[in-house]
Amino acid sequence: MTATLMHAPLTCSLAARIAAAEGDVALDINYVNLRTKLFEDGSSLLDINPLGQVSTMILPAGELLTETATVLLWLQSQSTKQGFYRGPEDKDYFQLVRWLGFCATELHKQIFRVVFYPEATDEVKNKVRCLAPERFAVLNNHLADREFLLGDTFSAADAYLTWFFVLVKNAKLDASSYTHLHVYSERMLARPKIKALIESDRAKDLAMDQQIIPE
Ligand SMILES: N[C@@H](CCC(=O)N[C@@H](CS)C(=O)NCC(=O)O)C(=O)O
Repeated sequence: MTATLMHAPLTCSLAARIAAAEGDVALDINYVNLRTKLFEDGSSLLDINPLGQVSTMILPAGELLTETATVLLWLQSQSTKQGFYRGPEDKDYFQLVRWLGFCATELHKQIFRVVFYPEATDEVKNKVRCLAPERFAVLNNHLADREFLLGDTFSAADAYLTWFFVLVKNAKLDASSYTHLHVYSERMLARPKIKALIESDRAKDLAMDQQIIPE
C-alpha cells in the first residue's frame, strides 16, 4: 500500500514529491488545483482538509496527515535508501526537525505566505521581504561547511528548502549574494530528479490552468 499526496503543482507539496523521489519512497499523486480546490475527478480538497491546503496526504492505512513538515518527516521515516532514512534514534533527528521547523515557520509561513497573498498590500509585502536577509544569513553560515542541511546527506529538510528556491524569484527575493546558500540552492535545483519534478510541475500548472504563482 502506498500513501497518496494531494499535490498542487509548484506549491509546498512539491517538497514532499522531492523528498519521496530523493528517498525512493513510493507515492501516489492526486493532482489538485489550489485555485479551485478541485481534483481532476471533480471532488474537492475541502472534503479532505477543511482548510483547503496542501500538503495533505492519506497514509497507506487511510489516516490523514497534514502539515508539510510532518509529511516530510513521515516520508523520511519510510525510506529504505542508505543515508536518507531518519528516525528519533538518529543523532541528527532533532536537527532534521529543527530545519523543517525553520523552513515552515521562518521561510514558508513568515515570508511566502505574505508575499504570495493577493490581498496583502505592496507595503506589507516589502516589509516582510526585509525579514529575508537575516534568515538567509543563518542558512548561509550553516551551509559554509556543509553540503546539505544535515551535513553529508540529502534530507527532507533540503527538499523543503529547495522548494523555497524554486519560487524565490517569483517572491522577488534575491539570495545570490549569500555565496554558500547560493551555491547550495543552485546545486539542489540541478539535481536530476528535482529538475525533472520542477519541469513536470511547471507544465502541469499550465495544463491545469492553476497558475497561482505570480510571474
Ligand atoms: N500549515 C500548512 C500550510 C501550508 C500552506 O500554506 N500551503 C499553501 C500552498 S504552499 C496552501 O495550501 N495555500 C492555500 C490556502 O491557504 O488556501 C502546511 O504546513 O502544510
